Amino acid sequence: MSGSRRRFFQDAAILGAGLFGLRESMKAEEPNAWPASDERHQRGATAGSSHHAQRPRVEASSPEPFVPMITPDVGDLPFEMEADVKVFQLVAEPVKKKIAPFKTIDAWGYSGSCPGPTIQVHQGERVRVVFENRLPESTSLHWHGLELPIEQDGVPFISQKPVAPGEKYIYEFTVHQEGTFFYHAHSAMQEMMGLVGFFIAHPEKRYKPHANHDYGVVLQEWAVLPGNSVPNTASMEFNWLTFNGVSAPMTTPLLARLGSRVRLRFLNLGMDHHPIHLHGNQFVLTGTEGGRAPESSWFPMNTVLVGVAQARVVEFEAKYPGAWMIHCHLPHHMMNSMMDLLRDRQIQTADQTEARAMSQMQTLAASVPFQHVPPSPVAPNAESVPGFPQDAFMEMAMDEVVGKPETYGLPKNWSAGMMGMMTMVRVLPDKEYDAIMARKKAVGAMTQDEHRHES
Ligand SMILES: [Cu+2]
Repeated sequence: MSGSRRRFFQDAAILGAGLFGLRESMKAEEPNAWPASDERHQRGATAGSSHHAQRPRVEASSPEPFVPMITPDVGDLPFEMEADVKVFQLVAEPVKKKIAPFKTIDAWGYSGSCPGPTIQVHQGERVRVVFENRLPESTSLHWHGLELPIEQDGVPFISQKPVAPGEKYIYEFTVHQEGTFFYHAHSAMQEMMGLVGFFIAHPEKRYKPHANHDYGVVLQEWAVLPGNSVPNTASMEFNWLTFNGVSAPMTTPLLARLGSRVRLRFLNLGMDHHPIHLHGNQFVLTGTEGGRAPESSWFPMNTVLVGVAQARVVEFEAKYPGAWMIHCHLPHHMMNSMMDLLRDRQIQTADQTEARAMSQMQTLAASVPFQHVPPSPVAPNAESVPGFPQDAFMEMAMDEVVGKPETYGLPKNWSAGMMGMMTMVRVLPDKEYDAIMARKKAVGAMTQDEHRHES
């Protein structure tokens, strides 16, 4: 794959900015991309979650024992209280998932989302999940890390009968733990289709020190061959790497107010382990999929290995203003496959003057839904240097296409530096933080207005 990808970029070298143009039709389509996820945040907020976390100062003075976790690009599963029981409705179903502006895959997910929406509860709460299977095959729900009666464990044939297509199944249990857990199908190939989501149990007594921001990130990988939309779950080689179901630069930056304490929770349910690195700051590992770790065990680090089936929780003081990258450090996880731009074709020639290559590249230029940025400069003798090109020509900025309030104020062409499993923490002074929050609010109001017009 990397060979053909390299050839692709070699060929891309011959293309100037003129060949790549932002297609108006795509431009018109794009605004739907982020209001949809923002709307899910709104619903989460209705369910008593994300609102407070966006205003840490207000939250800090409130008696609430926890800051709700925000799962950017995913959102929360709403709930209703029935007496003392927190009741969730969760549906397993096929989901069309846009993982990049030009790439939509046929994943499986929960309640219209892949990864599934985050479930947030409090330690000690009674939880009921009314689960419905709208998949074409049987499934079940496993509660990863939770200590539950065996009949709630969600393993087909062992602790329950598989939930058949069209059937409902009710899980009900009391959560006596606190920490970062998850739910997933207990069938390996189904997991690889995207059937996973966060299950957060907030502590009865707030953690010390108290975090002002709390963000969750689900790490996933996909093998989607050119011209295909269905992930190949039998593959061991992955060409699409996502945070919360999207590849950078489509990932929504995490916002933090300068001087606040930030908690980041990572969950991995793929085939690879991911070393997640944060730039410019040191963090401490404060918890795993087993719950909170004692403070005496914390030590400074800036890269945390998130193994398969693990959760890792880190915290840091946001002391330094800036857009600080967070990314998997495996080199091939810092890329997106570009083959799909060619649909079922891969450019196989490295000859930059060959007529067939030229025509393929022109087809590509006409089909890409983003503005291509002229490659950064290369040396005049580049062609004579063995190994060239490596990263030259890989920059493909699409600032406009992936723009949203959280990206406001980033330097021009910022998106050219982001690919694969990558996002950023934007540590912002009060004025800038509040300005982006105001934009988020305006967009939320706009989205609601659009929905009113539609209905
Ligand atoms: Cu990785």
